[in-house]
Amino acid sequence: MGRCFSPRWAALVVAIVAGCAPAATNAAADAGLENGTLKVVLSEWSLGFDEVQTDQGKLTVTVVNVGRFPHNLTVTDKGGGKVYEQTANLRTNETAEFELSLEPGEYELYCSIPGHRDAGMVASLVVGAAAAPAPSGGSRGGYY
Ligand SMILES: [Cu+2]
Repeated sequence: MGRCFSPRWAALVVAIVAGCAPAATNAAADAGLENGTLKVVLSEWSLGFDEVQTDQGKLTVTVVNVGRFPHNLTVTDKGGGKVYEQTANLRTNETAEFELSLEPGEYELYCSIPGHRDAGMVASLVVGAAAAPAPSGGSRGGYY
């Protein structure tokens, strides 16, 4: 008892479930930004995209949980110092919608349920021109 679900184990289960539920697969394919609406598809263990960039910070965000477990969507600035929005924990097939009005910059989207972000439920949102290079200059090769 007390053992956490292993993400790998859960991913296997999701793969099996997804095989019986094409709707979920289609929903995930729709994730991303289109016409000012950002569609986030929560599942084990993804938001449906890893990064999205937009020129304008006024966004309608729609969230659906197609996973088996409860998930939420949390929007913070990069580093997590300021929380712009956080949905309730959504159960399977529950949805949420909210508006964002963001200044140009980098933001993070993730599920705040313990362990979920580390398992892959995280993506970056860049508002404005493509992100400026890191001031320390370049060889980090990505995040972290
Ligand atoms: Cu989650």
